[in-house]
Amino acid sequence: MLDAFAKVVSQADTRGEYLSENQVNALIAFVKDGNKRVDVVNRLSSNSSAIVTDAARSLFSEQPVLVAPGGNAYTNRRAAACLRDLEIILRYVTYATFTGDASILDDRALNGLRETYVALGVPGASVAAGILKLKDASLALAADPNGITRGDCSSLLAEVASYFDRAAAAVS
Ligand code: PEB
Repeated sequence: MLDAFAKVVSQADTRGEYLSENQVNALIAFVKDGNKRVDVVNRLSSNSSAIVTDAARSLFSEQPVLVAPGGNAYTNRRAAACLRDLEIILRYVTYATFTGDASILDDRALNGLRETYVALGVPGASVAAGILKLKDASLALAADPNGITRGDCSSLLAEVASYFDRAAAAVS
């Protein structure tokens, strides 16, 4: 598992080079924007159950076969597993956002996930659709200007979006 700093150091070391000015400047920007990053992580973490249940509800209403008899989220046990899976993805996205690096998401959640779903017979495309719903809800919440100092969060939000996209791509 890496973070934004460890990643740059590890890449420089692989090349046997000192840190470049560009790399250092990017990390200075990372630190300067740290409060925004932590605010986003806090918002997503403290609203996680609403984000997850809304995403699942919306997925099931768009794909009712999932919750119909024979569907992959039919029976409370499977529906609960589905909610839990979305919760896990959201949690790892908050970790990636906090550390500014996708490796924890890749290593601990996405690695082998597609194969797991294939083996279980869980439709990966539907999981991906659920993850994109998590993404929409999370970005709307993260960008909500109420109660925060206004500023430019575009690159941070694009980064958060990229973690959800990465998770969706990994399972579809
Ligand atoms: C991944 N999901 C399931 C299982 C595992 C995961 C390992 C099998 C074991 C179990 O049931 O608990 N676990 C999960 C994950 C990590 C992990 C992401 C990362 C660290 O350790 N069903 C649907 C939807 C979708 C869904 C499309 C969006 O119809 C999910 C939610 N996952 C789903 C379901 C099961 C499951 C298991 C229904 C149960 C499948 C079954 O037992 O038939």
